[in-house]
Amino acid sequence: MATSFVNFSSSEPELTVAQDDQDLKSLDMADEGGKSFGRVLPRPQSASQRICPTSRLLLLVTGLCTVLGLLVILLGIKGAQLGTDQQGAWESLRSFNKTVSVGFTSLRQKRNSTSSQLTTLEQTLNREGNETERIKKRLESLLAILQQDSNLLSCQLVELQSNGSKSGCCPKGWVVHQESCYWVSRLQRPWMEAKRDCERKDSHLVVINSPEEKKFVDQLRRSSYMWIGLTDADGSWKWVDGTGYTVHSEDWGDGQPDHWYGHGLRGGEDCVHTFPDGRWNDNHCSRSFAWMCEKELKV
Ligand code: MBG
Ligand code: CA
Repeated sequence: MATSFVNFSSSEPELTVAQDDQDLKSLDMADEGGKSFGRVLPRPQSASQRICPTSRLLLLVTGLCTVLGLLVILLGIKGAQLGTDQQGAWESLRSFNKTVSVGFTSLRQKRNSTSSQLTTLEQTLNREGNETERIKKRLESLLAILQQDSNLLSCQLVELQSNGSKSGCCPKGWVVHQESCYWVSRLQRPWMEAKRDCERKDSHLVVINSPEEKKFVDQLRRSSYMWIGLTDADGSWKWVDGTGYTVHSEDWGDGQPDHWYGHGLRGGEDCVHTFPDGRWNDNHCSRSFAWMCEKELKV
C-alpha cells in the first residue's frame, strides 16, 4: 500500500490550505481502499512547517540584517580601537622626534664648543711649541759655548800641569781624530808652499799611517785634489815625518805612481795628492792643490 506525503518545500510557495484538504481527502480514500479500520488522523507538523514562507523569508532577512548590524558594530569598535592605537603611535613618534631633535641640537652645540676648544688648544700648543723650540736652540748654543770653555779649561790644565810640554786639545778650527788634530786649507798652493804652511802652524802635511786614518782623511777633505805629506823627491818614497813608505797598488789610481814626464815641466812627478775617488797620484810638485795639515796631540 502506497502512502504519499505532502511536500512542504519552499520551492513551491503556491501550495494552499485548500490543496492540503484535497490531499487529506485523497489519503482517506486510499486508506478506505486498503481495508483500514477507521479514519486516519493528520500527522503533526513541525514549528517550521507551521510558519508560512513569507514569514520565513522575513525571518531570514531580519536575521541577516541583525548579523550585518552586529558586524558593522564590531567593525566600528575595531576601527575606533585602531584609530586610538594609531593616535598613540603618532604621539609616541612625535615625542621621539622631539627627543631626537633636542639631542641633535645639543650634540651640535657640543661639537661647536669642542671645535672652538680644539682651535684654542692648537694655538696654545703652537705657541708653546715655538717657545720650546726657541728655548731649545738657546740651550743648545749655550751648551756648545760651555763645551768649548770646558775643553779650553781642560787643555789649559794639561798644559799647566806639564809646564807647557803637553796639549790636551786641538786649536780652534782644527778637527780632532784619535790622537791628532787636522786642518784643511781653502786655498790651493804648490806642494812645497803647503808643506811650509803646515810647519808654520806647528804641524806637518798629513801623514797617513792606517786605512782607518785614510778613510777619515777622505771624509774630511773638501777638495777632490788635495796634497798629502808623501814624496820621493830624494829618490825613495817617504812621509814628511821621515817614515818610509812601500807602494801598495790599492792606494793608487790606475797606473800610478808613474813619474810622468809628459807634462812638459822640468823633471818627473815627486809629490802625491788625492784623486776624486780618494786614490793617490804622483804629480809635478809645482802644481797647486789644496792641502791638509796634521799635528799630534801631546798627551
Ligand atoms: C794623469 C796624472 C798624471 C800622469 C798622467 C799620465 C790623468 O791623470 O795626473 O800625474 O800620471 O795621468 O797619463
Ligand atoms: Ca802620476
